[in-house]
Amino acid sequence: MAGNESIKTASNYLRGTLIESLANGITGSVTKDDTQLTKFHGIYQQDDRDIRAERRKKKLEPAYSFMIRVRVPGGVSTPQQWLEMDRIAHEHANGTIKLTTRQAFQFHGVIKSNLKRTIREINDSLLDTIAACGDVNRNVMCNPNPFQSRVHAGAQKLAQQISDHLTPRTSAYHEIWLTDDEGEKHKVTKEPDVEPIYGPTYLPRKFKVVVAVPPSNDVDIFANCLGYIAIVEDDEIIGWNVTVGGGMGMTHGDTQTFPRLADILGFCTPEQAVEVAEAVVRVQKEYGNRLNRKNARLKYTIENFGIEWFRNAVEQRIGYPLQPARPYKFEHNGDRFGWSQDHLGNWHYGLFVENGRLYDTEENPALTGLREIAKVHEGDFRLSANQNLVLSRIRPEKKDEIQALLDEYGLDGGQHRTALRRNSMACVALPTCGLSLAESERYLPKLISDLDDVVEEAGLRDDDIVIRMTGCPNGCGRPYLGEIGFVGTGPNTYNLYLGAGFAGERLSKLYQRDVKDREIVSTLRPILLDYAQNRQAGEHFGDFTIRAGYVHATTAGNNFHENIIEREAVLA
Ligand code: SRM
Ligand code: SF4
Repeated sequence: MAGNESIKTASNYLRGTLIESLANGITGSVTKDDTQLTKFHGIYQQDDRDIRAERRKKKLEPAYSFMIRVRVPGGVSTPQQWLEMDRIAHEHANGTIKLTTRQAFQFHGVIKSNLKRTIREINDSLLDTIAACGDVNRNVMCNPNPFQSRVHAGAQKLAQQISDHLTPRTSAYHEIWLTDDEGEKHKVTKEPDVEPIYGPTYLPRKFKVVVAVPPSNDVDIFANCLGYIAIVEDDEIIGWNVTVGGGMGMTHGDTQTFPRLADILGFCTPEQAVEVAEAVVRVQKEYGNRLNRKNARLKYTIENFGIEWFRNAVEQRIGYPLQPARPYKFEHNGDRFGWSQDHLGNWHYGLFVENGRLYDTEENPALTGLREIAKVHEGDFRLSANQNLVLSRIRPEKKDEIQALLDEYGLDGGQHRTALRRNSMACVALPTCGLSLAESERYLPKLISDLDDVVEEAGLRDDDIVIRMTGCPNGCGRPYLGEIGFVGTGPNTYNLYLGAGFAGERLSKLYQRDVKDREIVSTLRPILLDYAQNRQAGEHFGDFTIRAGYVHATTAGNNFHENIIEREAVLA
């Protein structure tokens, strides 16, 4: 049994010794086992890696603080919730808000003594953090774009239903974070917890669900454990194609681990969708690998047992066969920026947020601007899965007022930037992420400024090319679905991947190992120029790099590590 399995088993439904850990004023950390349990409550212990060595020299403990992830099913939050997130970021965290690649809010830099108050205030705003992390179902995603089709409300509803259905039932969350000291004492005598779906050891590993409405695949459905593709007839959702077994994470040098795109399992009706989700979770709970966390995700269960076996296992649990999948077509996995109008006449504004990080500077007071907008906005703030934001459901008579505020605070859809930047995404990485091997969020903007010169030279300013970077191979920015993907291998060093599909339907392939940051522009320049000169009409960059022979196509996760054309890194 993996270490985490023992910790879960002994935790009494995720309690562990968290109450004692929080009360311990001698250290800014919680115990080692509790660091695993806080994840189920949406909290990660971290330390500032920029000053780790310096503190070690001074014999000080690391500068511990906590990251808190706030679940936002489908990414939909209200202006009041936005104002609360903004206040919490300033009062208890580091003054920034991170919009994540799964449509959640993240706060960084919350110290232990502020944790409980922060979680309580998040819950007061009717958002929560339970199951934002941990071996359970995470934030359920949904296309955030109601302008995209009339059926969007039905998709959002399913995302919410699945999120509610798969939320852990343990009262530990309430007990630890939301009750006063009196309540905590009283809790001990209450009824024992029951987890009707998960049981006491929860899932073998994290689990991710998504709902998508074609033609937009802006949620990267195939990177998720379980997905639902809306099948629409006469403006009505008649059912869902169910996808299973996607995931990005892998480990450098370990070919037993690999990113994998989900398979289509079949079609279900709207009434069946939630029970199908439960059945998929139950099969993974029983058959997922609990001995090796590196092979524990649903993608490996399906890879090992086969999709036919998996379909049978799900059908046995739901008690009826799934129907054959219906035709569908995705066209892109990027966001739409600027103004769009929906069928009701309401307006939506897609706002570009570079790498999802929002903060105020003198030249660019982004959070202040959004605060002023939240004070007058009557619709939603929708977080996109590409770390951007949609100001949604703006009545026509309000549009000018919102536009004036966007202008005043320099907020926009990135129209004056290159399409390369608008299609960029980077994970957090340094200094907070304990797993990062290289910079990502702090470096990609600069790299794109350098690449912009090439893009301008090649006449590709307005060409959508999806570029993504992560600080390690875990894949939080879904780099293997970027037409250009960088994955950190060490300080200032990245593996470069090419050849992913523009609609998120094909994984990329390793083009060059261990490229130093200073070599990246010279490595990509000839390929971008070649693309500009020799592409076919409508051909996307990822497709071109395969046709032109830069990389072979990856046709399935299990051949991601094969057919690599080895190239030596060009030393500058
Ligand atoms: Fe992630 C672990 C950040 C989306 C795959 N991820 C982490 C941790 C918590 C590091 C850790 O375990 O100590 C990172 C915290 C960094 C920090 O300082 O904030 C982290 N992941 C993120 C976020 C914030 C990246 C971002 O810049 O937006 C995303 C938060 C999503 C959310 O709101 O729930 C985030 N992570 C993803 C995605 C993308 C997605 O879900 O669409 C993936 C790839 C898809 C997948 O799950 O396969 C992803 N994160 C991982 C993995 C690798 C899992 C695996 O199967 O191997 C880890 C490491 C792990 O679980 O052991 C990880
Ligand atoms: Fe951290 Fe790696 Fe995820 Fe980036 S991809 S946030 S470096 S775990």
